[in-house]
Amino acid sequence: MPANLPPQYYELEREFKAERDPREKLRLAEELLSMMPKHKGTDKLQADMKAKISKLKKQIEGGEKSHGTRQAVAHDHIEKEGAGQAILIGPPNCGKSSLLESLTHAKPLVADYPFSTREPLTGMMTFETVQIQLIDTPPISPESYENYLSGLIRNADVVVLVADLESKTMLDDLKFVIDKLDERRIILKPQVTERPEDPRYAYKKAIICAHKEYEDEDGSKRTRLREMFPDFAMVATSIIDDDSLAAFKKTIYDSLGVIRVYTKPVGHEADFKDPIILRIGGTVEEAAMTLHKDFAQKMKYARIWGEGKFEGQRVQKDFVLSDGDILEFHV
Ligand SMILES: Nc1nc2c(ncn2[C@@H]2O[C@H](COP(=O)(O)OP(=O)(O)OP(=O)(O)O)[C@@H](O)[C@H]2O)c(=O)[nH]1
Ligand SMILES: [Mg+2]
Repeated sequence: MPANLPPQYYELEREFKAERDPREKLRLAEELLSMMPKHKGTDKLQADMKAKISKLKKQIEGGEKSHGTRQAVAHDHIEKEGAGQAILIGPPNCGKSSLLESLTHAKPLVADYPFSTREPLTGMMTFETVQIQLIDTPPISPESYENYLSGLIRNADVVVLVADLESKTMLDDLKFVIDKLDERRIILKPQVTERPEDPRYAYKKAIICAHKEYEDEDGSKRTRLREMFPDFAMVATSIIDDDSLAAFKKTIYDSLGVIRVYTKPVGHEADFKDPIILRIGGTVEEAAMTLHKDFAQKMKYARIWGEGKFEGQRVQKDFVLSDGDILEFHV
């Protein structure tokens, strides 16, 4: 039986063979597998690709453990923590490290000269009851682009493109960033509702941070920024304006496309400290699954408290949850 592979498959396969970076190679292998039509004619191909994927995973794991090869894969992957991972990117000196410093306990180098950040640095930011991971990165400019940034950006849940309202070259600098990412086959989007036709590309959800807001007294820079990014969520910030930082956190949380659900044991108060994080559209069963697979199976129904529900309304496993709902599981 012929495999009937689409022409793009062969293009991607060529790239896969030429790729040397194990993580990028793994990504391409997973892409190739997902492109294969699933029928008898591709059984062997599928098995081969799965074997390659497993070998690459082992190679990457081994690389992280053994000191000798660590350098080759350093920085290009940061383990996710919390409800989501947001990566701060932008031109030199736009204020990425200052944002990380203001919003987390991290202690990055903040400096009044460009190219001060040399390596990515993470911190956890608290938004109401959830923790969101922020990554500060070295700048993107004609003078420098760290290759590992592509991997970090592809892996993040949301990209925060930081614009420097103080800079005279703001728009050109941002255009450079966008073009550079395009060259690396990463396209920033206000919403990601579909996969790119060409599987070598990645669409990444992004928000725009109009930083150093007080340097834009007449608002003209923000107007131009809005014209450049008409459909993107945008938030104006300054490190000395707490309200703007609160709005920044909320914009990131909203962009993650997740909801918080709280649990309460029967006869007790709800635990508001440690919410279950689900994607928008998540169900009672998915909430139970995050606790334990067996628990989700054993569960008969749940009672729910939240907006638009009767107090303690009885709901079934397939009930779709909303942000802030409180659940009491019954087995
Ligand atoms: N006016 C004003 N200046 C700011 C603000 N945030 C940061 N800065 C200043 O901008 C400069 C650069 O800040 P950084 O946070 O180091 O910028 P960066 O984007 O991390 O710079 P690189 O790591 O070199 O790319 C410093 O002098 C900061 O004090 C702000 O909200 N308003
Ligand atoms: Mg910095």
